[in-house]
Amino acid sequence: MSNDPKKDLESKSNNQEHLSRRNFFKKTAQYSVGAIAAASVLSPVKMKADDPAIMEEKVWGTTLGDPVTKNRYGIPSAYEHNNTRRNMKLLQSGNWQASIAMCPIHESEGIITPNGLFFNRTHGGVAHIDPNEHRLMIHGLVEKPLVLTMDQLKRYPSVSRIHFIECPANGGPEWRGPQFNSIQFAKGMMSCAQWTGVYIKDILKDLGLKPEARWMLAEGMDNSHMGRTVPVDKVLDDAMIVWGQNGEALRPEQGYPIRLLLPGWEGNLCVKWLGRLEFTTEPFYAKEETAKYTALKPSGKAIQHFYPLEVNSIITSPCPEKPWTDLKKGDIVEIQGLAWSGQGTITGVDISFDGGKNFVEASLKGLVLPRAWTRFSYLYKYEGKPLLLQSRAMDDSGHIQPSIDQEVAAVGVESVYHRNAICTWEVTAKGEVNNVHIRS
Ligand SMILES: Nc1nc2c(c(=O)[nH]1)N[C@H]1C(S)=C(S)[C@@H](COP(=O)(O)O)O[C@H]1N2
Ligand SMILES: [Mo]
Repeated sequence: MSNDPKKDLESKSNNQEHLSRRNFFKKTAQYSVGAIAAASVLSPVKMKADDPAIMEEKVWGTTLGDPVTKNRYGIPSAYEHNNTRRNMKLLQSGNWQASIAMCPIHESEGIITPNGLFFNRTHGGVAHIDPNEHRLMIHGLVEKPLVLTMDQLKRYPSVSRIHFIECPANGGPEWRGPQFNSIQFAKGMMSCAQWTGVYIKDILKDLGLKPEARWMLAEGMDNSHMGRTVPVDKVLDDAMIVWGQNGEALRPEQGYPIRLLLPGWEGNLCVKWLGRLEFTTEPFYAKEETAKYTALKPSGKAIQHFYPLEVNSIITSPCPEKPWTDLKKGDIVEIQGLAWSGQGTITGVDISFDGGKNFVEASLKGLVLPRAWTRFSYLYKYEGKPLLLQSRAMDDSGHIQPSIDQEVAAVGVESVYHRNAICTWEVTAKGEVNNVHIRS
């Protein structure tokens, strides 16, 4: 700094001039392209000094933008129009309303699904409940049965927890072989959010649970009046009634104003539009055939009580929707994916390039939380060769993701639910990505 403020200003504006885009080319022209690329994940790109995307002022830089209040509730950029939930006839049960909208998990960043993209499964369409007319009844084997307004419920001290919700039918159509050349349709029946609500065990401190209570029936107030029974052990462990989803009220699709959340357990048990909890000695499905899912084994016997979702993972980049067709030999590319387990916390993810013969260790990225999506990453030097890409996750309950052979040997191919076998992406020499099954 000199003593002359005018001179300081001049040299400051000179510095800014040096940093301008035009000058960038004058300055960088002397470096060889290879030298820049050596430390970069991009292969050498020849930049043209007359590239209009660099040199020209665009309309957004020369005209006044929207007023700040144009979207009182913000919406994504119009250029992100492809990032949507998707629905398909094959995955439709009954009618158009009672259906499944798959989450674009390949577009997901980090581990939180934006509320507008959260996967959605309903048996009777999305209900739009007036919270002022909604009540939660808690009764059965409790000392003090209770009916709560939403305001009264929210007076309980709240907690916020990040957990995934996955429909146990996620990947279910693919027990016998690949059905969709798409990650969104093959694995999009899940999402992950930060949920805010109250632990049911905290409410039960007030109400007094009777010792003979073994099960809790939860009933939704939507058209399907979906009912599910949950063992009391899970209720007293970490079951929550939630009203918050990623910092705002639950979306109608997720059960506004309240839903049951059973961290890590089958999504169908997380009853939305929750109106009633009843504590009983017997499970509800004794009366109702459809009130739970079972897994049919090759022996003809069915697994009746299996609620937590097993350790699982999927590579989200590359994937059929995000191929490697624009990579060049020698490019460094980040392989990314999501791992999750309803039985604990992810402890590691391995990646195979040869269909499961050899594995290398990926690194876990960002938050690693129990019963939450966990992002994994591996930096790979692209060679333009065909690959059979796999990811294999393990968790702190000691479980490791099985191969298809191992899973089929245990439960056969007649199942619809709980499919957690290792997935394979075939990467062709051109960098296209296909969903394939590897069997021995
Ligand atoms: N009341 C009610 N709760 C429900 C359902 C429903 O149709 N009605 N669908 C269940 C199923 S099968 C799943 S997988 C999850 C889906 O939750 P989401 O739509 O928030 O993703 O909600 C569950 N809770
Ligand atoms: Mo589901």
